[in-house]
Amino acid sequence: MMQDIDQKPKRAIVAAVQRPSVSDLEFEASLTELRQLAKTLGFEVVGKFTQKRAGFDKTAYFGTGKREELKEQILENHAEIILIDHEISPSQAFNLGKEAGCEVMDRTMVILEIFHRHASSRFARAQVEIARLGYMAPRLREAAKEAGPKDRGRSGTGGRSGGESHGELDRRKIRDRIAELQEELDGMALEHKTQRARRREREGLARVALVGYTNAGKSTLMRALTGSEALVADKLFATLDTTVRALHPETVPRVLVSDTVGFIKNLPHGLVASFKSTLDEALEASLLLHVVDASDAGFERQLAVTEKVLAEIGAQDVPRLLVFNKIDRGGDEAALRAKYPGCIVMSAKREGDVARLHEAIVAFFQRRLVEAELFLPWSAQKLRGQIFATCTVLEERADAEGAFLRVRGEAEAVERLREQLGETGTIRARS
Ligand SMILES: Nc1nc2c(ncn2[C@@H]2O[C@H](COP(=O)(O)OP(=O)(O)O)[C@@H](O)[C@H]2O)c(=O)[nH]1
Ligand SMILES: [Mg+2]
Repeated sequence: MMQDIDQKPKRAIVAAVQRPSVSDLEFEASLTELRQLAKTLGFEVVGKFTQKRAGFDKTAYFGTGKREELKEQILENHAEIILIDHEISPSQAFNLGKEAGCEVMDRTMVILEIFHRHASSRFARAQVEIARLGYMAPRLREAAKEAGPKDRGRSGTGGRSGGESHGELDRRKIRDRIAELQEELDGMALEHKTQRARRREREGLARVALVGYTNAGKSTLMRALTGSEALVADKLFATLDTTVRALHPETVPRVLVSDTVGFIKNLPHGLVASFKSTLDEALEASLLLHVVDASDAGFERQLAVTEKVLAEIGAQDVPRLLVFNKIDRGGDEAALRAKYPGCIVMSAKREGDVARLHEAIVAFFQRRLVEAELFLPWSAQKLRGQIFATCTVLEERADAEGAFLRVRGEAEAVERLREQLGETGTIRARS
């Protein structure tokens, strides 16, 4: 299921049953979102398959005739996987996969896989694993049932005296593992905060995180703002996640931009906690770019939900820039400016607009800049690289004991340098 970068993208068909209670608009919006999620996983969506149906039966998601049609479409399109826009039951998934002769992933599984890839901290990984195990448990039960009547007979009865069935054993292992992870999580909650502070200190870099709904244009903006892939070769970035890149053209201090998973309109309830944990990046940022699709009719509600969740994860105090994107596709620019003072209205497709956003980000960090003079003794030269990475060096003089550097940098970065220089017993700084 995991995809290597140099592998051919897996060919996928998105498929769904439309029930009478679901409007065409809602149905299509959800499928579009699933396509987007599939792209995030590196799949190539080669087809769409839908059926209007009053309800599902317990073992079959599509009706009998429809399943034949689906099989044909899979063959025609050389599809390797079907993505179902619902959370389907274990037996529905199992039967569909067997009949269609290809892999089946439901919406929940797709989302879990994305979260899994984006979970960067230990905390986020544990959170996502709990959700994955919770999802797997009933599916293992199904697999055990399919394994044979012997196993089914045993797991069906209540009090067994002898050995447990495989399914039973696996389920118990899962329960134990979930409990263990939960304990870890509880222990981490506190540690989490200090870790974050430490990480920020270590990097000493200005960070921007992109947040907002899926399809708002976060990844497009990320690419536009950070420019060429060549930066990946840079040593510093080789150690960073693929979703973190430096602002390009480069700035001093270097500004790192990170992309987040993005909010999902139809987020299965069981995944809320793990979704929030993938927003960790947002908490580490000095600035949030809240990206909103201005051409989406439901943007106001999405904006409100994003703000609410950001507050829930403790990011309410992180400064933010509201970015209304896709204005080339629609939206009332004047009304947006009037209603959301200080917002940016733009299109990621226009170079000039991206340059303006770049400027706004740089301006944000420069507003917080201070000037200071640092004394760097010859014995502390290892800090030199850090000074040059986090500050602009305006002037440098040297004497027998070391170098005097007049620098301009973020107040926090300068303070940190001072503390580190202080540790070596030398400090002659003023702002
Ligand atoms: N017309 C238009 N399309 C855009 C704009 N920004 C992004 N898109 C498109 O919107 C889709 C979703 O963009 P993406 O960056 O993947 O969104 P994300 O889910 O927020 O990361 C892609 O097909 C983009 O090409 C924009 O400003 N105008
Ligand atoms: Mg994206």
